Amino acid sequence: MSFRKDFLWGGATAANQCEGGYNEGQRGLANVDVIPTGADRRKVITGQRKMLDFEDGYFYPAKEAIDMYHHYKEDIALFGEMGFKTYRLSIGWTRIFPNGDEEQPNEEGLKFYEDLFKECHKYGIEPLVTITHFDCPIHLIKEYGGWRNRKMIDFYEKLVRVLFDRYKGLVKYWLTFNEINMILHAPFLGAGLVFEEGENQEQVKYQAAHHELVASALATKIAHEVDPENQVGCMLAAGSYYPYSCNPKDVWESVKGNRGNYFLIDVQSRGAYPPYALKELEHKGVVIEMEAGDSDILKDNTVDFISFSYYASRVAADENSGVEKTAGNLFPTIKNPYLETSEWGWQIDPLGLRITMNDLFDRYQKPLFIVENGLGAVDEVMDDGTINDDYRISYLKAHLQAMKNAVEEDGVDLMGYTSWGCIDLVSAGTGEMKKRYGFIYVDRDNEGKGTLKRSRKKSFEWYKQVIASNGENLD
Ligand code: P53
Repeated sequence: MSFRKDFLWGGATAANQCEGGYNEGQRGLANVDVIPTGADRRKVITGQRKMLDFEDGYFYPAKEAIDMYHHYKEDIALFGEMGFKTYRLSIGWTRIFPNGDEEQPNEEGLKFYEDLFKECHKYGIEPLVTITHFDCPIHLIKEYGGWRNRKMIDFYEKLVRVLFDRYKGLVKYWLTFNEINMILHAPFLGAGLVFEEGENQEQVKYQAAHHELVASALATKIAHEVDPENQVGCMLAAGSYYPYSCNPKDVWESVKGNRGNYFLIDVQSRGAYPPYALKELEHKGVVIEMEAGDSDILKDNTVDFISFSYYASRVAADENSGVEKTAGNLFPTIKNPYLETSEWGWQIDPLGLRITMNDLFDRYQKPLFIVENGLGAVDEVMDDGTINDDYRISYLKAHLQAMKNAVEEDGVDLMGYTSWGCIDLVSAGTGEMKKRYGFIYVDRDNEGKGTLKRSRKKSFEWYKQVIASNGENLD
């Protein structure tokens, strides 16, 4: 058993990290626009520092990003040259509804994505569309408090109806919310949550998450009604937790760590809050307000497939074990002594991808889709213009081998693989440009300087061969 004949090879991006053109085409302002680089970034992302507009003295990398808004034809041609079967991108909500609560959508925004999807199809590339990748209109945050407000379900429903109607026949693969579990770690991203002094933040986060879950189920329902061809996936920031040791206390922590991650996609995939989650909420003293009908909506509209990002596995230990924490990303984790780390301290664990795939497939028995994976690294442009990113090739090769083993040896059903940041883009975690993931280099630096010229890295040719052989040849 090898990869499906129609395996969807490709790459992934998100509107706020590549489009730029933040004030073009009648676009409205979004949370993602006003997240600066530097020390305050983390505070803004986690909702501890309110920043709902541009402020003096800060650099906002999403404003221009890599200007894909004007370069998309050139970029998609390069994806086509690599042989992409799919391209994962996200819709900028405020291009379609600049404020989020208008009656009518913005035609210029709709036309932009229509042209972009048509451009993809010219090269036989099937778009894979994330409806929201961390973005939320600023107006909806100011007026309604973002996803803490139940009204958000209506605004989201309106958005998806417009998208499914307009792009029928052009798009059939949809993801409702990027990394839905990130709401618990980075609540300003996506959910647009900013906290008031002294309020119960857990209560707000879980209530907002409930609204997203209902919105996601409604979107799934509407997608299927509008076009039975539509397939909708949930999207998890994945990476299984390992116990630090075989001490049962560490093992128990890893069970809890995994459940903390699965919690929301358990609802999206199985149609109900799992018993452990209800107990956990009770334990935390969180009471989620639900409306009559919510549980039916969740039950009747589960997702068609499970998509996820994978960068690293995680480690859990008993709180009294005194083990070292690692820098890592926004997820708190413990250093795994068996693993090396990237330049940004992310632990590198290809076998962990196989483990994560097996965990997810055992749990849900639905097709999986790896929609993010890759290495953020500093690239050097040589005098002759070449970029020899052998480190990226070896990272990806090891992960693709592990993915292949999961499919061929373990029988996991996998729809496709889109590597993260197939073209260099702005980092979500840090706002940097120099943390590069791409097969395509973009001449732009952390301060926003550069020509924006695109060039092929060594990994470009490598990935092209991988795709041409449907993953048979990884060398
Ligand atoms: P960067 C961490 C922090 C923020 C977003 O991350 C994250 C993660 C990893 O779990 O999730 C995804 O750019 C996200 C992308 C993001 C990518 O990880 O901090 O969906 O938007 O760019 C990589 O290196």
